[in-house]
Amino acid sequence: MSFSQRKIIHVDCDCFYAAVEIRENPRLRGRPVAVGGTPERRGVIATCNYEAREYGVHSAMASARAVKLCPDLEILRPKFDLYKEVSRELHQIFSDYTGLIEPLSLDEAFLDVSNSSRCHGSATLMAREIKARAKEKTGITVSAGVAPNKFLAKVASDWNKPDGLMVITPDMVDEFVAALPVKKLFGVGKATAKRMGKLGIETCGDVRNWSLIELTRKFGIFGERLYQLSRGIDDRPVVTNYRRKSLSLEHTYNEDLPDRDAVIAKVPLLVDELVERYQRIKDEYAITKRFVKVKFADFTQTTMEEPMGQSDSGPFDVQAFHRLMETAWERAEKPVRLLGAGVRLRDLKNNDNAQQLDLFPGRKQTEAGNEKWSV
Ligand code: DCP
Ligand code: MG
Repeated sequence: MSFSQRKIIHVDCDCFYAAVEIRENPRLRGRPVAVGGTPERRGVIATCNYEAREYGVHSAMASARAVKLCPDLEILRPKFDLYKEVSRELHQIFSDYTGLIEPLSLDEAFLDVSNSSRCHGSATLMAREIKARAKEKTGITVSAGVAPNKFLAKVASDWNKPDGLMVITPDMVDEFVAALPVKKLFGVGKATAKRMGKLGIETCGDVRNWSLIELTRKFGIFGERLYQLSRGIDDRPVVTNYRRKSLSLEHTYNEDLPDRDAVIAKVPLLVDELVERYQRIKDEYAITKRFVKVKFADFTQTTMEEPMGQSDSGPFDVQAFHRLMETAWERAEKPVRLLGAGVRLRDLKNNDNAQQLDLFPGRKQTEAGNEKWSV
């Protein structure tokens, strides 16, 4: 079967954590609700329901700011075990339609249903059924997108959120993509979108006026991807076996760490926790590099990484993490709100299909693409 004939469904739950919380506590229905850390502890919003979004509250916003925007906002502590349970229930439903499931996070997955005989082979009917069953079984609404590839299926699921269903058939692709704003493209973050805007590129149709060579000259390796995406081409397969590429954790401190000593003092604890987490997966992954992340009080941030050295006492050599953290901090020498530490992994069981599952809490929109996370 050629790639152009594939049928991909992208499923994404609506305001996932918040939806689960509201299901658990119906008194919250209709009120602005968020899940995240408290403002007093300098927490951030993981997500919020659509009522709260009306006030401008969104994921990754400082909770203190969210409360300013929406004084009635109820901020609940996350219950990850519960979200995992709901996620498992959803996957159970997905697996009735195909074995080719690629989870992106707890609430989001690609399904390749090209060879499924359910619903007479109609991906649209399958998506409709999945939505109905998900609602019935878990009590939450999901949005779904159906398209010939992953890129378009993901755009489609986002199109009519919440409780949306959007189908992009192969004959709609050309026209649909031509009008699609470039900022909807996987991998185009704010900075790239701005650069493109300066070049007069707003939509994928505009991208098509540029040759492959010109795009590569302007955007490097990503130019090629732009060339393809702007024509609705995305041959990435749905990958079932999701493997980690890194393991990391981070801490936001209640009060800023004022100086170098305060930063360094936090390193051993971070490394200890990292060791503990690695213990759980050490049979599956080897460590190749270590890295740190420093977010300053003004929200600028920097990361540094290095390969293991010969003289290190091991991958979790505290002195090595000290040095790395210090060097990162010296880039700005400002008070710090958050520190992170992590290791890059080599998959011992499966060297193919390795995909990033970043463990820093929070979703990062990077210029290289959307990375989702898990805890
Ligand atoms: N999440 C998080 N931190 C972020 C983004 C997301 O903790 N910066 C968590 C909370 C979300 C879940 O991941 O409920 C799924 O992320 P989505 O981006 O799919 O967001 P939602 O499902 O909450 O909302 P939407 O209806 O926009 O999909
Ligand atoms: Mg979602």
